[in-house]
Amino acid sequence: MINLYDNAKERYAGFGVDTDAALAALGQVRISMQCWQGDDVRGFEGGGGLSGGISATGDYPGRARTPDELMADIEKAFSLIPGKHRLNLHANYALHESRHDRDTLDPADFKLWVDFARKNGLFLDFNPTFFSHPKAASNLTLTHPDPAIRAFWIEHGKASRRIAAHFGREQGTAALNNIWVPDGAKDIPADRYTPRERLAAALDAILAEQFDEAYIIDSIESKVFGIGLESYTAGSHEFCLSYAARRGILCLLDAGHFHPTELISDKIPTMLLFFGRLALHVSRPVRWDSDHVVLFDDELKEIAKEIVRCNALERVLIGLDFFDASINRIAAWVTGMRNMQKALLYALLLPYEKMARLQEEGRWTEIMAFFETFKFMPFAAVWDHFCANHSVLPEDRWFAEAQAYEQSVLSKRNP
Ligand code: RNT
Ligand code: ZN
Repeated sequence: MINLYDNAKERYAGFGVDTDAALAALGQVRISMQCWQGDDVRGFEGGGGLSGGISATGDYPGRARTPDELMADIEKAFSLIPGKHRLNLHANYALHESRHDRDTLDPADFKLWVDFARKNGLFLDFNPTFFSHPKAASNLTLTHPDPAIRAFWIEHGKASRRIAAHFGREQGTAALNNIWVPDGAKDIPADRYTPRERLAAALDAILAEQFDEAYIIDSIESKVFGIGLESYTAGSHEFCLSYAARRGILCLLDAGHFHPTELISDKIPTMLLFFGRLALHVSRPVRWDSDHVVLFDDELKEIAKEIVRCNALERVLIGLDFFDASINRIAAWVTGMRNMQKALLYALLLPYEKMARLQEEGRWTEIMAFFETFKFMPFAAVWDHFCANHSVLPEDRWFAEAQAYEQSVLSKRNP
C-alpha cells in the first residue's frame, strides 16, 4: 500500500517545503475555543436572554443546559480536535460559590473551570460580560450617562482582570482578558464624543491595577455595529486601535466586526508592524456579523497565511468566536477548530521565500500559478497524518462520532 504521507512529503519537498517541520509547528499552536458555542451564549446566571446587539439564531436540540453538560460537550469536542488548546470563558459562566453579581465576581467563582482546565490540559482565557444583565438593558455600560451604572461595570472590568490574572498564575502562562462592550446607538447620535470620552476613562480605571504580564494580557475588541445599534458604536475600530496603541494593550480583531467587504487578513501584517502582539476572534460573517461556523474558505486561509508569513504564530493570539444555534453544537466547534488548524497547516506548507523573491522581481504570473498549484497539492494527506499523530480521527471519520454523541447524549436533553 502506498503511504500517502510519504508521497505527500516527497511532493512538497520538490518545492523546498518540509512537511515534518510544518507539522511540528502546527503542533505547538493552541487555539482558544469559545465556551459559548455550547449553549448559545446563555451562561449560568439564569437571567434573561442574550442582549448587547448580538444574536444566536436557531433552536437545534441538545444545547448544554448545565455546567456538567457544557463541560462534557467541551471534552467531547476536544476529543475530536488534534493537539492541546485553550478554552475561552465569559464572566457569565461563573460557577458561583457565593452568588456574586458581576461587580464582585472573584477567582473562587471559577474554581471549577480551573480544575476542569487542569484535568484536560487546557489553558484558559477570559472575557468580562458587558451584556445580558439588567444593568446593561439599554446596551449602555461603560459609556452609561449614570455614573453609578458606569461604576458597576468598571468594577466588573476590574474583577475580570483579577480572575484572568488568577488563571494565568494557576496555569503558568498568561490568560487573555478581552474587553468588548456593546455600547452605541440605534439612530444618529447627537453626541459621538462624550460617550467615547467616558469609555476611555472607564477603561483607564479598569486597567489601572498592575499585574505581571506573565499572567494576564489585556485586549480591547472593536466593532462596527450591532443589532439595534446600527448607527453608532463607541468602541469603533479607530477608537480601539488608538486606545490600544496609546495604552500599551492589544487590539483584538473580530472577523465579523468590519464592513462586509473589509477583511482582517490585510490588517494582520499591518498591525504586527506596530504591535508586539495581536489578538483575533476568528469568525465568519455572512452579510453581517452573523457568527457562522468558521469554514476552510479563502479568507480563513488568507488570515492563516498572514500569520505564518509574518512568522507570528507566537505573537497572534488566535481565538474563535461563533455561536450557531441551528446545528449540532459539537460539530460546530470541531469544524471551526479543525478548520483553523487546517488553514494554518495549509499556510505552513507554502514556499514563501521563493514566492517573496518572485514578488521582488515582479513575476506576478508565477506567483499566481504557484498559489493555484498549491491548491492541488496532497494537503489532505498531511492533515490526516497530523490527526493520526495526535490520535484523533481523520477528516472523513470524526463526524460519525459527533453524530453518535448526538444520538446517545444530546438527543436526550429537553430544551
Ligand atoms: C460581539 C463580540 C464578542 C462576543 C463574545 C460572546 O460582537 O464579537 O466577542 O461575540 O464576547
Ligand atoms: Zn468577538
